[in-house]
Amino acid sequence: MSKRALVTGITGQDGSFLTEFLLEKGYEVYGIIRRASSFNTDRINHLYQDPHAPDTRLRLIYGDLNDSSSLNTILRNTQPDEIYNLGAQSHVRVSFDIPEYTAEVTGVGTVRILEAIREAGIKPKFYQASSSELFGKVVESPQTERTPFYPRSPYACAKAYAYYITVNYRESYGLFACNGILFNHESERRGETFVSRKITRAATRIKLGLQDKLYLGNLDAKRDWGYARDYVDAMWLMLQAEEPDDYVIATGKTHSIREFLDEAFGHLDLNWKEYVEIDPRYYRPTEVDLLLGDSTKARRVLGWEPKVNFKELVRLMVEYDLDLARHEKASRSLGERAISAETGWWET
Ligand code: NAP
Ligand code: G4F
Repeated sequence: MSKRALVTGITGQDGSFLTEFLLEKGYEVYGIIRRASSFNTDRINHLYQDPHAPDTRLRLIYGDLNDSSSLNTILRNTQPDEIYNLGAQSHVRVSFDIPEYTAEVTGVGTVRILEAIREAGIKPKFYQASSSELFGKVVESPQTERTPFYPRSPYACAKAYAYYITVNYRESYGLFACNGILFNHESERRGETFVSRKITRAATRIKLGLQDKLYLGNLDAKRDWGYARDYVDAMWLMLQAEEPDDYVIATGKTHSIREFLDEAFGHLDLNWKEYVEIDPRYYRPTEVDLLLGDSTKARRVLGWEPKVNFKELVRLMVEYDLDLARHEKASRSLGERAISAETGWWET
């Protein structure tokens, strides 16, 4: 019989890659989605062709990490073997604007799921999406599973609660619960307000004349950036290990925002200094200056390693966004031609 997984945050970057991965492994996947005023399932539509087909192995259920009763019902009804808790208000800058909401979803949401597990009387394996943001103002480099936390944002504080409550449920109730302390991971599906995708979207639109400027904040911060597809493998591997434990997942290389700009604009034969302007609105009240992870433990115990390096990551994002920009340009000029045709004026 196929295994059953429940994924929160299925509509996000990681949720979509993880779902692809699990379906390929033969899992039945249940995904929790939130009601929104417009559809937000773009990243998983290709996996969800016919929701009425009897053999469909992906099912979407309405629920919310802020709504215990929905979680209780979902867990009772789905009885999953594995739960991947990826749902979160995941934007660090935004967490300074909505700290209380972030604490509710990103922090307390985790204990709501853990309590729903107890309420349902089941013993699924549990994955918690912990973050390198926990290391914040880092006390040592590189950061390992033993590095003390120093959270620097409401988001990171909420993730700290989620981390410790996951450890606590493992120790108190013998739950197979793991924290994946994942460093930044990006992709062609990354949200467009995170710095990597903001840069690749803008650079490609600038290249095609669709945009003039790119406004950014702190260019000196350094991140250990990997490819999201590689990182979802690690989530699954953690739940297949003999013992539940916590793991750092990272590439072991760090790069500044400037280096990301060099690579992205350079790939398009552009000089970013001609287009980038600083907008202090994107500064954070407290910044995380440097992240650099040491994933020796994951390599040794799980056999995990990243496959895509920094250069390849930036290139694949730029190539994808260049295609998007070409489509945008083509549809704009089609639209312009249609308007011209209506008014009887045709410019070729
Ligand atoms: P993402 O693209 O922002 O996706 C977040 C997901 O959470 C979306 O599906 C979102 O649903 C869902 N969500 C938000 N509020 C919710 C709520 N109240 N109830 C249920 N679901 C809710 O994030 P990601 O990059 O895939 O990251 C996945 C997880 O890993 C997050 O927990 C993030 O904090 C953590 N993480 C990410 C990174 C990284 O570099 N990407 C690194 C470390 C940890 P909507 O589509 O409806 O908004
Ligand atoms: O791309 P970012 O917004 O990612 P950040 O803050 O590192 O958080 C991401 O990674 C975490 C893992 O460490 C996750 F837990 C979290 O959910 C999220 O996925 O910002 C990266 C850096 C920051 O130092 C920021 O100040 O880029 C700097 N930056 C400079 N200009 C900017 C901008 N960030 C954004 N989002 N937008 C800017 O215009």
